[in-house]
Amino acid sequence: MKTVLLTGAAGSIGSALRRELKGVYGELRLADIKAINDVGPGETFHRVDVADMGALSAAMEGVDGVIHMAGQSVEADWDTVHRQNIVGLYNLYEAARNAGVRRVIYPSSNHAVGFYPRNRRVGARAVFRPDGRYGVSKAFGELVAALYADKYDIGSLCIRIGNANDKPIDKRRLSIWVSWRDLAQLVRIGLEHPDIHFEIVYGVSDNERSWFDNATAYQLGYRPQDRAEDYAAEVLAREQPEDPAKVGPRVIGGTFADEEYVGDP
Ligand code: 15L
Repeated sequence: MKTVLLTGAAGSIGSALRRELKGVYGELRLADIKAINDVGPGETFHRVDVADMGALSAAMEGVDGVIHMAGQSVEADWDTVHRQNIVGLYNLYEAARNAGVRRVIYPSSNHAVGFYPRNRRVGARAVFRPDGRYGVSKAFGELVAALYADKYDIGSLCIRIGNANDKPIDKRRLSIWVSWRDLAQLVRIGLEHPDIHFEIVYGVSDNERSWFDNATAYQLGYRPQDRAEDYAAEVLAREQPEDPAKVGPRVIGGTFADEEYVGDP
């Protein structure tokens, strides 16, 4: 794979992937709505708003694979989610199809299945249980990825990312954390594995408290190097007691599920 487009390159995951993928591909083409002023060797920059099809199409020219990290990354009002993650996502796949791109890494989220209780392991084929508008948009993206694989032969790896960070920041994240290098490993599998058509994996490290069955990732060769449990003592020492009146502590999505929740009066 020679030329890889990274959308959302100025964001936290985008910036980490720039670092992790340095020198791996001939050209890492950075795209973001914000300017990037430290473009390094092997990188180029395109200013792109994913809702702007023209700019997206220009950035997509000559690209072999796309890592799509742009978009709304937390819960928001419908207009915002719609613009970024529905219109933007559709534009992304259309621009990829028009440009003859063969692979897309789609960053789905644990929030596509955020209303599953924590007392079971959720696999890649589980029916969606989104915990908000954002979660719905992430499920939509997976469906678009499936359509573009089956109809237009664009291979997609959908990574239901837990929480990508330097280390797990609270008890919930001990179950869903992914380190930067483990996430980069999944991204590379998605771009380079010969047999990706439409696959869903969980973007989590080797976490003892995981709520996910990540068998598909392991079958594709994923060997995570980091473990949330290594941070468990320090995380649990500062954890505040959970509020039993809230739904968040009982389901995967945590505070995302709590927002606007009207059950359990
Ligand atoms: C997500 O999908 C978000 O993009 C990220 O910001 C975190 O909030 C994460 O989920 C999480 O569930 O912790």
